[in-house]
Amino acid sequence: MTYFPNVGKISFSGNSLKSDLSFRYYNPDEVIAGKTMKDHLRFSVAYWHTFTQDGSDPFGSGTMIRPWNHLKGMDLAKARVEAAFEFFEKLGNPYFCFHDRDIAPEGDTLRETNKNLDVIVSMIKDYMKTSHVKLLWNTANMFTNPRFVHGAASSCNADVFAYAAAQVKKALEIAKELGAENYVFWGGREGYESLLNTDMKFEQENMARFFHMAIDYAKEIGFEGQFLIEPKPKEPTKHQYDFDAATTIAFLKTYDLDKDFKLNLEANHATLAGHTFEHEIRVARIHGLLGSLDANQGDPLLGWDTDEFPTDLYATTLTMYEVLKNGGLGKGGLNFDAKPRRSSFMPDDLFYSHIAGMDSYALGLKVANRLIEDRVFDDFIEERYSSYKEGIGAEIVSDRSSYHISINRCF
Ligand code: XUL
Ligand code: CO
Repeated sequence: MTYFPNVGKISFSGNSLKSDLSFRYYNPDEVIAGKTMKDHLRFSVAYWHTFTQDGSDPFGSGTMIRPWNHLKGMDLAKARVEAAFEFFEKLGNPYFCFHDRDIAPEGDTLRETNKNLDVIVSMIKDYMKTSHVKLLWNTANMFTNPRFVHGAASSCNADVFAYAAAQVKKALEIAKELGAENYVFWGGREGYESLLNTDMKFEQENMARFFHMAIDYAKEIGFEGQFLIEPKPKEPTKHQYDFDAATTIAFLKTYDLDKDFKLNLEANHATLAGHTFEHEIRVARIHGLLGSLDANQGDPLLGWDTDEFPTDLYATTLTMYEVLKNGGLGKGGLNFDAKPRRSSFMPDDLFYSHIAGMDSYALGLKVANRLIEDRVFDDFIEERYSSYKEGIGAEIVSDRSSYHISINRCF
């Protein structure tokens, strides 16, 4: 059975562009600044957008034509795994990511849900043995089920906190089982609708307790992946506690979590927070907390998370500039948290859109590397602050002992 019969292995054809289904810029083996493009970019396919979403929006039902649409329950979940690994083999992405609820349906009880997960996880594990694809990260969906109406770790209901903890416990076991390089928390409903009914401090303390429990459990089972928090300012909550990089870093430092967590930053979340993607990455980078990236883009004219494939070359260039300045993403990668538009409903559109995103980032990497090699920004930034290299400037930035001298000379 093949799910994508019209598509063969996608390869690099450069400017000769033999077919639309090939890469113009992404050449996985090409070496840039001492590393292959594949290792710089560490592309990942998001299971939820690629194999699970149906194209529905708040005003209309699903549009996506998929070869697995006629299936239900566990049969559907199994078909999606088969399709996913065919897709990965053809696209050549080195990583993928998923939420627990993307890969297997919920049962009537947590035990049944976990049994469903076990079946699919062992199927994924088998596929991974013969595939080049690795798990960049997994996460627990603690926002879809109605039980999370008031949040998960920040819920006003202790039973919900406990349920969410059980869900993360299982998700960490899956991360360990599949060798995930990271584990992500995105707190879509960890926020508030009204301050008038909310104990903000208590809710944030509970989130911190929850994260510490996860760290302890990871140690107990020997999971060594990097923990990541993914900031987003709003949607679905009107205010999400992990608003942006700076807010999340303050939270991590306040609750003694900054040694165990880094940030997974998403372009469309940055713009929703009123920042550029490169701003968010810079903030994380200067704090040594840049973990991974959800590579997508928003629509500047819309106020919600459209999760488009990244095609803005200025943005991909400045993103890769920050990544190169960071010395790479470590265990992180570039995960396409992005979906084809509702009107691009054919299965092959999944390939076209990933190719567009991969090529945009490959070109961004090349241009960013040139900007660094040619010291386009470095030289003038150095020049701009040169008054701190000598005289009063050098005294101001030197150690505390000369601080008083400087103060006296300033005033
Ligand atoms: C939602 C979002 C999530 C996270 C994982 O806006 O970005 O898909 O990436 O839960
Ligand atoms: Co995301």
